[in-house]
Amino acid sequence: MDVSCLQHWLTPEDRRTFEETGVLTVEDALSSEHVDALTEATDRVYGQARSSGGAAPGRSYFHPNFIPDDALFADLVDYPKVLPKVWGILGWNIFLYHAHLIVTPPSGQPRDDKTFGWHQDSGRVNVEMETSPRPRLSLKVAYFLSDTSEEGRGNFWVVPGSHLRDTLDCPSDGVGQPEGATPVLAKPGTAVFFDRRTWHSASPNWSDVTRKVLFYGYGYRWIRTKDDMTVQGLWEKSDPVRRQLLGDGINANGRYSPTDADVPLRVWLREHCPEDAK
Ligand SMILES: O=C(O)CCC(=O)C(=O)O
Repeated sequence: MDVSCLQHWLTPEDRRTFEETGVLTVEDALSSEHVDALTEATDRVYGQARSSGGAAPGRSYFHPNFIPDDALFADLVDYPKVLPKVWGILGWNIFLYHAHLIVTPPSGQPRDDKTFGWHQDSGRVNVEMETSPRPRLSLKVAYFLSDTSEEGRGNFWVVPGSHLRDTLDCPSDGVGQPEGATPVLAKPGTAVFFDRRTWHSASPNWSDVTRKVLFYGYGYRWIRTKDDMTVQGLWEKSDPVRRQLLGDGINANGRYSPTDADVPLRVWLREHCPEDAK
């Protein structure tokens, strides 16, 4: 990992924004050439799913464990413009616990006002952890490849500032969105960080622009993966920090009480950014 990534560290303002709203937007995280290349890879994956019947026309295509599908997807795991902000929020005992690629084609349906599928991430974690507010534990970074800078394009929606709330009041008749609900208006190349507790939702794509987004979920190494990841095959060709992020480690105990060999990211930080190695 190149030290030049440190210019993308989490600024005090970034931290304040994330702590207060549960969301942090980084525009132009990807160049337009990078977006084009990632879009080509995404289109190939989606095209194969369409051919094999794994993706239905007009329906959102949710594809977890997509990291091994293309080297470009693996390269985003430790992406220099993003990873410093991830460790700035979560610290260094982290890995990629979950990743999914979503393609949302035009639904072909007329616009309606049905309540979206609002949720916090991580399912039973929200029931079985006994503290309030719930603990952060993880965050996701969403890389937008298509243009969702207008509403109605299958936008990602959030309720900013809702991450410390254990419940969200949704309309009981299933019509309309909860108070404070906001579409994320992201241009291609934007990276949106969100705390897993931020109440959020996908939305229907009423436009004629197919939505394409890559989601990278980072959490503590003692969390289990949320999809059946087959990233172990990438370990050998990855540098030590990426290997850590792809789930490598010395043994199970090292997830809880890591040695240097378990967490090359801490070793790297000690040398290049000692403040963040604590
Ligand atoms: O597709 C979206 O916009 C929402 C994705 C989502 O709900 C999630 O990653 O948990």
